[in-house]
Amino acid sequence: MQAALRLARRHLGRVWPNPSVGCILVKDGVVLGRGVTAPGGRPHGEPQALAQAGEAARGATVYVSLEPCNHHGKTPPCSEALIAAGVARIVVACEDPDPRVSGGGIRRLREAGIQVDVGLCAMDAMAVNAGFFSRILKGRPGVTLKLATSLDGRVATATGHSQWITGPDSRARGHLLRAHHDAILIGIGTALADDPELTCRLPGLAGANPVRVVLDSHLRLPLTAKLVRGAATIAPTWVVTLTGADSAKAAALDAAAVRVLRVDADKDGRLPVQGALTALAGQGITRLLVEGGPTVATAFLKAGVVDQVEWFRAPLLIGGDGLPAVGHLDVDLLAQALRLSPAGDVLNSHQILR
Ligand code: AOF
Ligand code: ZN
Repeated sequence: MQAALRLARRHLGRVWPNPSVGCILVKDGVVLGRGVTAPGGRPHGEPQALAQAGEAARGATVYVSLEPCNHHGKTPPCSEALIAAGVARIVVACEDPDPRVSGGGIRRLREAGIQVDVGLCAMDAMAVNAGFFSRILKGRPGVTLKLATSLDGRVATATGHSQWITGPDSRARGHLLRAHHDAILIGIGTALADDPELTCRLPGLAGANPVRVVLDSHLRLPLTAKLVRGAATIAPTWVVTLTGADSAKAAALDAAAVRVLRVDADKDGRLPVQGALTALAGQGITRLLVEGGPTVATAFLKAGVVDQVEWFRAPLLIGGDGLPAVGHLDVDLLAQALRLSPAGDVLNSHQILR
């Protein structure tokens, strides 16, 4: 199952709106087939593993990192393919929360006389597809906040000088994070100040570009921005704006292949983080990397929607007049502070405790 999960991890960021599912077929101690949800979300993992095994699948044991689907979606149900192949036993890491599946796949397989065991490495499997679980169960993508700061938590000097605080290794890891997310989000402030490309430029992963999302309440993103000019060719660019934003500008962005998503303002007339996330989940985004400046980071932390923090700290001190990575969180008592715990196998990963 751990091998199936490793397969699944490889395609994170490339299979939305679907989960990344790894599948391994074994008989007599020999691996007969391996499959993982293909980029774009289809075909699913199981039929690919079955195809590799061919006739030898009969009597095999299947390890699959998510409950096999049982619905006629854009592909036939994996449950039927497994039954037709005559496998003897299926080990499932965890149930699929999608209401079209949700236990139905396991039931169908058992009805067909196959032994189905559920729960092996369940926590790991839920962590791998945490973004998909979040989209289905909470109606928002899983959110990773990336911060790159000095040791004293600053992202720029008082004069605004910020390039570069972290070194090439951290920046390479930042690009890997991009490849493993479905979409990357910044605020309009960062878009105007940096005119970034937000692509993955790692050797071997060039082109594994997430959707680029700009939070832009009043559609200030210039048509000349790199994010707009590359929208049709380099990677999709989406802008989340307010319902009432200028429709002529929206049409111009649309003509430049930028997708404009409209969200109702909150009571203060601002673009609500929750609304933006609901809109992104509605488009199928399961894993969102937030890379904006302090305004966006603070808004997401305050909204309580950050699941994971990737904090790159460079060994330099900028001092108290530098720009802090995180703005006011309205914490008066330490009991109100956000608490994090180490997550994963790298030092900079933290999970927000709730
Ligand atoms: C599997 N194996 O590899 C994946 C599954 O739109 P469709 O037809 O592709 O169905 C998408 C749903 O299938 C998705 O929401 C999730 O419930 C399940 N994903 N299932 O058996 C896979 N990726
Ligand atoms: Zn399936």
